[in-house]
Amino acid sequence: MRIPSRLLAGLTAVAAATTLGLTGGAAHAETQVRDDQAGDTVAPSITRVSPQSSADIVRLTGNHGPDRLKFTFDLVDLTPGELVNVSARFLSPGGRDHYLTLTRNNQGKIISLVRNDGDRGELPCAGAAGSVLNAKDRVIVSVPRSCIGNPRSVRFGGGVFATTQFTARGIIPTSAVDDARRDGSVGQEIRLGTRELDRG
Ligand SMILES: [Ca+2]
Repeated sequence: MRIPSRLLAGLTAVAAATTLGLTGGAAHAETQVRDDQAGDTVAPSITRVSPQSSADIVRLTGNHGPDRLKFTFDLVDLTPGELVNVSARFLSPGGRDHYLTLTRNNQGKIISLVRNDGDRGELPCAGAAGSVLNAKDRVIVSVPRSCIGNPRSVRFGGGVFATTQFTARGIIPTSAVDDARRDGSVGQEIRLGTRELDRG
């Protein structure tokens, strides 16, 4: 099975800017929660089949505050040392389609904001941020609304790709991918929800 290209985009992306940590929660924000079953990851055909708990989403939470959009991914077991590529996708009523991706590898983390329409170019956004919380099996990404045209609402989804890293010559990594709104399958794009997440 082919890995969605957008899920992999962050693997080679160069971060325009990375801000450590996240701002505190907004006083007023709308939140939506999407629960996803455990054990429904898909292994890309080019790699050995292996359950990858680091890729397995069990909950995706979208939070739309006055200033920022924030997405929280709760995973089955986020294993230190594995490469993970966590992408939130969100679509505004005006048709702007974005991917906000955090890639965690053995050098650290990279955050990128990419247009998924038009020229599909990376957008500079100094305030894009993300955190990897191994102890909580959680990854959080967020972006200022000003970087994405201040939408009044978005529809959103999320996906995670995880792979073991090369640790020795001849060891083939295992990989898996999960879409928060699909069970046991992935598509070419991360699936969006049907409900609008309004600005709080
Ligand atoms: Ca899952």
